[in-house]
Amino acid sequence: VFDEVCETTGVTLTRFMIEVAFLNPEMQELPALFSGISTACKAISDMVKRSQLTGLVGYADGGGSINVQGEEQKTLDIMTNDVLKRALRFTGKLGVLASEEEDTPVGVPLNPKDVVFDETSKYTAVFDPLDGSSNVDAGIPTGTIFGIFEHDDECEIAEGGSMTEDELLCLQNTLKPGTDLIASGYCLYSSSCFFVVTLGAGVYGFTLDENIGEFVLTHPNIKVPETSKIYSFNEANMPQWDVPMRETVEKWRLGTGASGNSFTSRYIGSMVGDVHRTLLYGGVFGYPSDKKNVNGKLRLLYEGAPMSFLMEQAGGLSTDGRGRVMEIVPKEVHQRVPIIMGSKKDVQEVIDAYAKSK
Ligand code: P6P
Repeated sequence: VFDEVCETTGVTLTRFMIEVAFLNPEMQELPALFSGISTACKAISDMVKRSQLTGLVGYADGGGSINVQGEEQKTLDIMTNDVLKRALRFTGKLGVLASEEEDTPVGVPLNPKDVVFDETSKYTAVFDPLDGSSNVDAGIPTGTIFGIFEHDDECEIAEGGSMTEDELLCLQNTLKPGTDLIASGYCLYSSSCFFVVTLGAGVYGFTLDENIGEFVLTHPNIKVPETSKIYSFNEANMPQWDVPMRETVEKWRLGTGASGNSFTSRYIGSMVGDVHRTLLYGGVFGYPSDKKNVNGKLRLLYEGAPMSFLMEQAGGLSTDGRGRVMEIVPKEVHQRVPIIMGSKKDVQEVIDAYAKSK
C-alpha cells in the first residue's frame, strides 16, 4: 500500500503521512508534526509572495520597514521564525532545538529563547525558517529547511519556564549528527511552492495546489542523475578554494574531468533553490572550504545535515571534501561546514581529488 500511495501522484501530503504512520506505528506522531510544518510553510509562502505589498521588505540592521499603520515591522526572517516555532509548538509533539534566526553566538551555550521543549515531545526540530531571505526583495527563490531528530532523555529538562545554564549546556553537548535524523525536508518558494521530504526511505516532492490549499504528490521517489553537466558554486571565491576543489572545477570547465562532460554554471545564491535544481536535473552544488572561511559558509545542523540526508536518499553524495557531512557531530549549534553535494559520480571525483592531495 505504501508504494502505491507513494507512487500515486496527486495524493496529498496529509494522506501520505497518514499512510506512513499506518504502516510504521513508531511514526504515528509524524502526521501531526508534518501538518504543523506544512501549514507554517504555506503561511510563509504567502508572506514571502506578499512581502512587497505588505511592506515586509528591507533587511538592513535587522529592521523591517514601517507599515501603513506606521508600525515598525519585524523583518521577514524574524516573522517566519515565529510562524514556524508557533506551528511546531502547538503540535505538542516537538521541542524546538535550533533555528538560524535564534542568534546564539557561536561557541556559547544555547540561550533559553533558542529552545522550546514540550516535556512530552518525542521529536526535536532544527530549522532555517527562510534561507536566502536577502533574495526576497529581488524575487529570487527562497526556502525553509528543517530536520527532525528523535528527542532523547540525555538532558533532564525541568518542566516549563526557561532552562538552566546546565540544561542548555547539556543540550549543546548532545547535538547529533545527520545520521540521527529521522526526517528532513525543505519548502521552496519559487515558480511553485514545493515541499520535498525524506523519512529515510526515498525522497518525495509535493507541490502546493492553491485551489485546494493542499500539497499534492508530484515528484514520487526523486532520484538525482548519477552524472551531470552543471556545477553550482559562488565562483568569486574560487581563488581561495582548497586546491583539489579548484582543480576539479577547472577540469569540468574544460571537459577534461572524469565524465568528459563540459559543464555549465548555475548558481542563484539561495541554497534551497540550488539544491532543488540539483536533485531534479543533477549537478554539484556547494560552498567549499576556502582560505577566508575554512568551514565554508553553510550551517551544519539546520542546512548541511538536513539537505545531505535528502541528497543521499535521492542517490547522491554530500561531502565536506574528506567525509560524509551526515557523520559530522556538531559541537556548536551554528557551526559551519564545507559542503559539496549532488550527482554521485561527480561528487566522487571531488572526494578522490581531496584524497589524492593528502
Ligand atoms: P553567497 C543564503 O544567504 C545562503 O545562506 C544560502 O542560501 C546560499 O547558498 C549561500 O548563502 C549563498 O552565499 O556567499 O554565495 O552569497
